[in-house]
Amino acid sequence: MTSLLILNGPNLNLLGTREPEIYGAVTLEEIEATCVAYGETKSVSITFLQSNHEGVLVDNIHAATGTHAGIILNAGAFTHTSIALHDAIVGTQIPTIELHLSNIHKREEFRHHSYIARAAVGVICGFGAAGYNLAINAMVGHLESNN
Ligand code: CA2
Repeated sequence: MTSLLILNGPNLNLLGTREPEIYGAVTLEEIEATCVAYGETKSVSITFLQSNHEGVLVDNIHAATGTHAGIILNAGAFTHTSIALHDAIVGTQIPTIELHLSNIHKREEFRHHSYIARAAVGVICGFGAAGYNLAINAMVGHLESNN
């Protein structure tokens, strides 16, 4: 069965506790359950992880080689700072979709630039928690059209 890694970066463990006007009221655990259930309908298995540490995210991208066919990455604030995450995606060559809950282009200037986008197959942002299922669907379509 095709396996996808959904990787979440810093502070996303706080979802559902604060700033619901930006990020929604759903918790990361609820998003994970929705992704796993949606993955079943698409015959893909989902591994869902969150870390507040850049190096742990890099390690998980490396470890995905040979295990996961695609990565969906909400790198949180590291999106706007991390050349290391860019290099990990390029280095492993695993198709990666950049994902954000909020529309980063509608927000502060410092969120408009992404180091991830250059290395990504595509970017989904602004659809809240629904973006996770959109990204799963997009990745399944991408992998099918490239196999
Ligand atoms: O919109 C997204 O998904 C972001 O990746 C979320 C990051 C932000 O730095 C990016 O620019 C866009 C921040 C996640 C913080 O999540 C919180 C959730 C609840 C309370 C506080 C923070």
